[in-house]
Amino acid sequence: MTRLSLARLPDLPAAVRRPSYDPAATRIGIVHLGVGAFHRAHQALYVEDRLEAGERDWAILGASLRAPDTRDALAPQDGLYTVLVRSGEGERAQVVGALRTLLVAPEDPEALVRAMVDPAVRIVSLTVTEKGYCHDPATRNLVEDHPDIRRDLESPQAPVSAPGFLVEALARRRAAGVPPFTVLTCDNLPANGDTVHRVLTRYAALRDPDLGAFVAGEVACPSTMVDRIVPATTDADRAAVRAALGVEDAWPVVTEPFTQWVIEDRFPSGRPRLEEAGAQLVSDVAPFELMKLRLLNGAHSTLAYLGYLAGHETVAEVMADDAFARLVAGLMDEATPTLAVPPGTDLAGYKRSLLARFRNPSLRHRTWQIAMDGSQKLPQRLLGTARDLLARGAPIPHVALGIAGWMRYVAGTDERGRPIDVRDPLSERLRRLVGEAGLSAERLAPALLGVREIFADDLPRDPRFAAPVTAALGSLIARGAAATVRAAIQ
Ligand code: CS2
Repeated sequence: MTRLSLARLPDLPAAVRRPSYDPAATRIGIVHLGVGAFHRAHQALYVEDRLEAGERDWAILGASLRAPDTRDALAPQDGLYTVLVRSGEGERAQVVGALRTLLVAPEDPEALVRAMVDPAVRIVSLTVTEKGYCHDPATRNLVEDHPDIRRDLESPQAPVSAPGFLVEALARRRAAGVPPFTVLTCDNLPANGDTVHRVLTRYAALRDPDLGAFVAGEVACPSTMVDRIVPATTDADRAAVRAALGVEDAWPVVTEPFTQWVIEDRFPSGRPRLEEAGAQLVSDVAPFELMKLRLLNGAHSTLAYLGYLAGHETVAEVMADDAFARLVAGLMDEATPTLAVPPGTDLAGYKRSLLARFRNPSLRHRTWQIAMDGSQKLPQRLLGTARDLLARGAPIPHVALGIAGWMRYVAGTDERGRPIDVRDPLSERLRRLVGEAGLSAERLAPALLGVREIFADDLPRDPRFAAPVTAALGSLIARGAAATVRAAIQ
């Protein structure tokens, strides 16, 4: 079948939205690291809106830091891809032109660094997942003995890590008298701008103290809150896109109608007028970010672990079981006193909309996908909530059950004894701890609580934390997730 390309745009069915501008007549102004499904269904669409509106200097060069698959799929399509938006009621397709060039960093790191040094590039944005920042989730400090960081410090001109690429490009710009780009992180990290700024400053200082001072003082890293549910694309999605387009798109993305982007407005080198595209440019992202990480992502991870254990494949399936839906509603209520509600937000409405989004039956968002990289996610999704609740003297029953769900999940076998494919940067260590402790809450809970990168020093020592987590894990082991959830909502 014919492949999607610039030449095929005029032949697409009328219902399919497509660029009204000439993608070939744009200029790269943004380099994006980590050009996965989320970026293509989120930031790229805001940029697409601005390209449509005539801001032609902001096209995107997308780079993959690991695999060539996105470039391999999109290069024959002139960078074009489809976003299929699915609600319970129907779907609409849009072909996006914002992604003009694709690079694969490991194939040619120099090409990526050179692209980032181009003075026309004024923003480098990132979606490299939590683990891509090479930081310690508990302290938010750079992991200085991370294998990628050690490698990059040895050969900084040909980096492999995101911090390595950013700092090498910033150093070359500085040497050439080109002002730094703004570093725009779009990952679900706590205080994400500040976190990436700390990581970059420390890495730069390890290269050269002077470079460290430059990054600390001159490089802007605004914080963001990003939100859109974008499950991994399946073959069935590709078939649906083929049916909608009448041509083949090897790399479409499928997402929900909802989208939100809150951005700290600090772009010394300029930015597209993203507010015209629906983004919220604010002076303080923190309340938005806390609300989203603790309510949406905290609930998501809890649904993922407990739902997977109970045998559910997707979030919508878990939500169709009323006990689980009530449990996450309870979790959101439990977390609410720890939030500073963002100005103009109807928190009750926000929580209701999250539950409705989780229920969207037309998205197949796998519990296994969300369960990935728990060690990097728990601190900002559940542990901060627990800390704040304990500081107020409040109990943590729902949060404790979410955390225990993670522990039971990383124990590595499901409730029918089948192995779980646990993906996590700490998976080897977790496997060893699980192997030593066995499936006993009294041994496994303290063993896992001893992982400082996740739980730090304070939580394991606090019996108001350790006791409910251990008890919940005991129930998960003895009775299973479904019965434990039912008991928890009584
Ligand atoms: C999910 C997020 O995979 C996960 O961990 O919780 O990707 C979530 O779908 C997004 O943050 C929604 O904005």
